[in-house]
Amino acid sequence: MEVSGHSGELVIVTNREPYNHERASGGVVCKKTIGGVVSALDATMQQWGGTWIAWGSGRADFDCGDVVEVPCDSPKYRLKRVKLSPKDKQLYYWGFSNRTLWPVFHFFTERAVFSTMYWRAYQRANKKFASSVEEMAGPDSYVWVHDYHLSLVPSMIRSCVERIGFFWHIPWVPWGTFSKIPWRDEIFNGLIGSDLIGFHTKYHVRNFIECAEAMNYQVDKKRSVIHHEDRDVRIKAFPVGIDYQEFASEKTMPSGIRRKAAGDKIIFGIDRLDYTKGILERLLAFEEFLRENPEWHGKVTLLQVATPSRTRVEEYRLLKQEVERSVGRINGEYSTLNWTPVKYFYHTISFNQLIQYYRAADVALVTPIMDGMNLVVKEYIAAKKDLGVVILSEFAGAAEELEEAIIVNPYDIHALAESIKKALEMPEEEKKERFKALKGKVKKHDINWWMEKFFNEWEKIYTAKA
Ligand code: GDG
Repeated sequence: MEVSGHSGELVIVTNREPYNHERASGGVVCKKTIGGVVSALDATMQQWGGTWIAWGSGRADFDCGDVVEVPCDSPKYRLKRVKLSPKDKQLYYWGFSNRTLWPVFHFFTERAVFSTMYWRAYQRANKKFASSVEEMAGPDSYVWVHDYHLSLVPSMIRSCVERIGFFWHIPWVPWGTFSKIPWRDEIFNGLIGSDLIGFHTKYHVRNFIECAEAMNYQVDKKRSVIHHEDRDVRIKAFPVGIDYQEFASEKTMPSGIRRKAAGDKIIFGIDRLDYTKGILERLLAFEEFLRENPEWHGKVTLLQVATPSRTRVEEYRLLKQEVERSVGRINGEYSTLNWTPVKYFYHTISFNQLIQYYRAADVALVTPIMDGMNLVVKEYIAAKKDLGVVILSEFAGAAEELEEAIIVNPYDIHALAESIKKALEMPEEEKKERFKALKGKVKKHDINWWMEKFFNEWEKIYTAKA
């Protein structure tokens, strides 16, 4: 097996599996799962092959053993599933990952739950992933561990694997926030078992280095290296891209969306229903925009898809209620017989539908309160055939690259409302200029560019040692 011209099999380790098996009335069905990390990595694995290790979360996942070939209809790589007990699932996944690490690393520390029970389950689960790596990886393997669910794995596998890379998909916070985690030493020590740690932005890299200094690690800031146990751990920003061709390709069916939406203009948002994604702020801004701009009544529709996510966590259930209340309030206030200002869907949509929505949308409204990168904004830019306008939160990692978007502070509802007006009324020439620049960037810095960049940096470490 060759990884982008390098010898050695690629072993990817993530919490979420790219495909799961579920029981349906006609038997077992194999489905692709939804999520940013999966979207990014599946394309690469299909191209390069190798092994993907992940939690087997589907009900029928273990019906045919713990190793399967995927994608199920045209296999390209192996998927090794890790079995977690219901208790581990509850405490490691719903607990420590989603109720401790996720809020802290998105600056929502007041929502974080610090529980020793969660922490112990997190350690146990990380150990299980580490054991699967030991079972599946060979001496030449490149083991690439992903995201906040698995921060302890690199140090756990260090004694049996030589090449370890890590990519952290969510923001990394400054020391003042990170230091609140009671198990910060163990988490940091787990991560620096890697040879290379990647983040989406330079800001996240700076924060990580700041934490290393605060924890008295030996740091070479110039080289962006942390020296640990006779090894150098390189820290670098690799802004993730998307599979541009997949989104830009012509193969999706044309839609009747333009006719279906009563408004002349469509503003589009799609996110997991998560408090970090700024869905509520977006609705409030749209409400203010309608209040301030009656001339737009009947002519603009906000199409918001909220994909169900982490439905067992209390905060997510409350958010769902709040979002639904806001949608109801806006539609109650402004709807007419022929116009519903907010079209809100609380379910997942197919890839084909997603592309159709992207293409139909005149404006993409992407307003996370905090986001590692945000793939939606890049997908919109790639999929849109004619000119589009992008409103983007300054707190999405993507804002570091996509400066030609209308950059907004999502906490500033008034500014957000004004940016909606600006987007809808933008002169064609300005639209063209901005969108051309955005498209160029998303096309150039796609998923293949990202992988190459990460792998070249990773490989350099071993070439320098040889
Ligand atoms: C994490 C970080 C970082 C969503 N609903 C549907 C659907 N999606 C797809 C989107 C996109 C993906 O899910 C969401 O990606 P994001 O980047 O917005 O967000 P997270 O899931 O939070 O991902 C994030 C990412 O990792 C990668 O590093 O960018 O910052 O939080 O691809 O299109 N796809 C379909 N139907 C849906 O209903 N087909």
